Amino acid sequence: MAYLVWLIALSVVILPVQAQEVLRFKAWKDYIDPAVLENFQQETGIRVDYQTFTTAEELDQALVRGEHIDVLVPSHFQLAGLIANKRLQALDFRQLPHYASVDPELLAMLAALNSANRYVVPYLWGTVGLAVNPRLAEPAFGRALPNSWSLLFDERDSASLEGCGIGWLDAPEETLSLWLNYRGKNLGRSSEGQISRAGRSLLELGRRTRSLDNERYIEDLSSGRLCVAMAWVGHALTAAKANPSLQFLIPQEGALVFIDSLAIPANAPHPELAYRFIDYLLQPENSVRNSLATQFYSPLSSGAPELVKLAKEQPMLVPDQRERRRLYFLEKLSVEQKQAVDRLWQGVKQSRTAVP
Ligand code: N2P
Repeated sequence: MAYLVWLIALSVVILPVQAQEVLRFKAWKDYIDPAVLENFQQETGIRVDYQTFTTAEELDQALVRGEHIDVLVPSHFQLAGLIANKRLQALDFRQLPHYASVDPELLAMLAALNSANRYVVPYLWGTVGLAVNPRLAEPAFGRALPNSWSLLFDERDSASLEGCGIGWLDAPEETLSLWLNYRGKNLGRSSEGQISRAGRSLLELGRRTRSLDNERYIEDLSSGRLCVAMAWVGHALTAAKANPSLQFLIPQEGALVFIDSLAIPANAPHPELAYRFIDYLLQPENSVRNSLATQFYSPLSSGAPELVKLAKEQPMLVPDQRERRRLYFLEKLSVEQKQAVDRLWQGVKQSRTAVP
């Protein structure tokens, strides 16, 4: 009897420690409000192991290595491949009561990508536009700056800005798409041959960049080391908070939209924890907090009271219909197109570092 009492007492001491469950969350760097993460842990007792990446490629590689992840955040253009390779679980939406608050327009965009809406839930979305510092760029340019991708993609324009610092993202699909769109073409409809030919002029332009990265450029924009850069909206707005002379532009040729989503890998060790976490992130107040912390857009439907309030307080964080019409959705690529893009991108990176 004494033994039994002792055993029970012992288990009371030990069990809570053993019961601490760990959820592995793999997402873009700085892609959640730390307070949201903390609150989830407090409320559920589930510890979140937040692992980060800064390029889409890094996530692909982690999956190829077979890393065990419970919730991951791919970009929409990665989804067709992930689904075809059976790397994601189809979601059971009954376990996501807050799914109802997600914007149907975003869901329709995902549905058009191999029915990706059955596998993912939008998490944050945004645009790829131009971050410009006119105080530095205008004197270098010698006249008013056009609201155009020509600043990066035209021979003459980029030559005049080279000295004050041009930045590109290390994002092959997005850069190629914008570059072809600027030239009146469409990446999704380009053959491998067309992609590699287009790449030749891209190599030249790429050599003029002072930065080709997805992280340090935020600081480089606010410190003035860059005067114009291709930028993800949240990064540009974050940099502009530190340096108010920075502007984020949607160029006249249009800008690109991406949707980053929450997904549960097929080999996730803890799908039940994953559902709890995903639903927590979908709660409107948490979604708004994540939008405020990252400066990317919340996927709530436009009618959601939390989003209406956010639009009043922070209009930059809620693009209206008129702005949304100037955006285009990054095309999905076939395996062959993706390979051509990746080859080209290796070339761009190599030619930047090669001694001229
Ligand atoms: C990094 C966010 C980058 C999103 N914080 C690009 N899809």
